[in-house]
Amino acid sequence: MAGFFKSLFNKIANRAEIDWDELEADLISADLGIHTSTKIIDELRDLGREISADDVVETTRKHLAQMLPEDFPAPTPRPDDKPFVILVVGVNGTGKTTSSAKLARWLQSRGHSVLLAAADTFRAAAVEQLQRWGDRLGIPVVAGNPNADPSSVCFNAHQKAIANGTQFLICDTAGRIHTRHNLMEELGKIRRTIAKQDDSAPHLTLLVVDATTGSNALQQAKEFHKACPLDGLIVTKLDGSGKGGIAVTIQSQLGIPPRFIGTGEEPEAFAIFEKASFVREVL
Ligand SMILES: Nc1nc2c(ncn2[C@@H]2O[C@H](COP(=O)(O)OP(=O)(O)OP(=O)(O)O)[C@@H](O)[C@H]2O)c(=O)[nH]1
Ligand SMILES: [Mg+2]
Repeated sequence: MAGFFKSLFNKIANRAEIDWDELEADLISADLGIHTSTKIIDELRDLGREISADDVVETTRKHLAQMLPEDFPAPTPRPDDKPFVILVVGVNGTGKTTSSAKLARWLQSRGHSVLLAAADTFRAAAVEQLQRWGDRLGIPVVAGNPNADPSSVCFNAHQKAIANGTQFLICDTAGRIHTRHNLMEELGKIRRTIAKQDDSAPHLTLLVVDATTGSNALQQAKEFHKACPLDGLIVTKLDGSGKGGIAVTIQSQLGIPPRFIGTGEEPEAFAIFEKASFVREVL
């Protein structure tokens, strides 16, 4: 039983009676949102009998499973041999650079060729950070000069990926606060620049959300989705105090599905999102 369900179970198992208010508060504090929490509670009450800890866990699990999307297939190289371009965006410190490197490694381990673009030209250390990952994983990295236009770095990397027949290009971008209009506008420019050499690109735009930030991640997803349509999430920091409930909330409110998960700092602490194991092990 995963952390969230275990603590729910333990809390209720030794009680003579369910404290409904406390249960609702527990569900909400797992970042499931009021709407979902109320639905779960209503269904439990509707059982019309004495509720056991097992009932609570099973009903909650069932609801979460219903709300999460079916598994997406893993991204595959494009049939026209042009690079499949993945744009990685998010607020500061959520794990974009680490996740870009992990995703590159994950694709490489499936036999695909990958190029990384260090499009965070805002911080000098960011380029070095991605380059270190590239060296460690044996994956080439394209970087621009400090303070170069991030769009131009993506353009150059895309050009190189096309010329070399590289199957996947992953563009790591600078952290940006979702409330800063000009920073969000820049994402639109990056997207348009990536589309110049292939109007179907980017093929996957992923928002990296830190599961430990809770409901603020919902607001981030809303704002990023407006500035730059998102295809999915990378939910990071699910080890530690990260709660996976936020992925359920973002999916149910905005229709943006979790696509990958990060569960640690090491490159292998990363996986494609799978509903069954997420509900069983992660939540
Ligand atoms: N525990 C844990 N730490 C993670 C995970 N993903 C990333 N981190 C850590 O989070 C910190 C920030 O990661 P970065 O990849 O640099 O984040 P970023 O979004 O690129 O940051 P900026 O470029 O500054 O916006 C690093 O210390 C990472 O090791 C994860 O899944 N679990
Ligand atoms: Mg970064």
